[in-house]
Amino acid sequence: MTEHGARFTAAIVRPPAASFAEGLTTAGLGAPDLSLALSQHAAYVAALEQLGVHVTALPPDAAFPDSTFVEDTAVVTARGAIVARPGAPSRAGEVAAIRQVLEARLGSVAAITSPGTLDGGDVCQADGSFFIGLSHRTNEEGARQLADWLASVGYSSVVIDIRGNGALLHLKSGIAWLGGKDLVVAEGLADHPALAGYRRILVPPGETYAANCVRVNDAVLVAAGFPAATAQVAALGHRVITLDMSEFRKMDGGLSCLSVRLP
Ligand code: CIR
Repeated sequence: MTEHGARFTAAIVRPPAASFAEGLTTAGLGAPDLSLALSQHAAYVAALEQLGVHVTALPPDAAFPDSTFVEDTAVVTARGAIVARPGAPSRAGEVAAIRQVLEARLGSVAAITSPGTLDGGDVCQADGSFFIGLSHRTNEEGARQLADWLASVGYSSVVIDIRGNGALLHLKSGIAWLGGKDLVVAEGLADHPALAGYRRILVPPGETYAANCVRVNDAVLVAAGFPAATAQVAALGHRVITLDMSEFRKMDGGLSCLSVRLP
């Protein structure tokens, strides 16, 4: 496969810290169980490793309850990386540790700067082009800075405004690229003109959470407990690995946000 955005050799993760339950959430699903979250996280790491991905785990950091959601801190491509600038003030300090790891590996990395804000969860790569979500975390300036940086390394991008969609924290809460022209989408995004050239696999309304799935090498990781979405992805010929995400969902976290994946 020559596509960009679905083949990964490495990933950065960060297990949830003791303060995990103090993170931001709107889910209303109750407090997460830390030991269950840790075992779900370990299963996530094992799935990545099984798919040939070398996983670097940063130590948990209780100063940042949401720091297990590492995806929001950076955008990594085959042509370089850019450190994000999370829109939630409590998460701003999370980027430093990720930046260090990325710089050690890639040399230099770009960065979103003030007044721009950008969460990596708002960025969806589909081969050589990117969808950038304008959300309550990613502002217009952050989206513009990312688009400019992507253009400077030869990628195209299009902005999708999800600020009116109360069901989606981030763009990738409602969209995932599976390779080729296949996108898994949640209701409310399926008819967006930016997606017109794609085959859109619409998850049923009760299964929106599963739209945040991740193609990793020769498999697709899907949250456990969403039979229709799982069947839809499998019907496309993908090997599906289901992962229990219940404790991360309680903190508004999706499957993709537990890792920064590197080509
Ligand atoms: C937050 O509100 O920032 C975290 N509790 C959840 C972040 C989830 N990130 C993601 O889906 N990319």
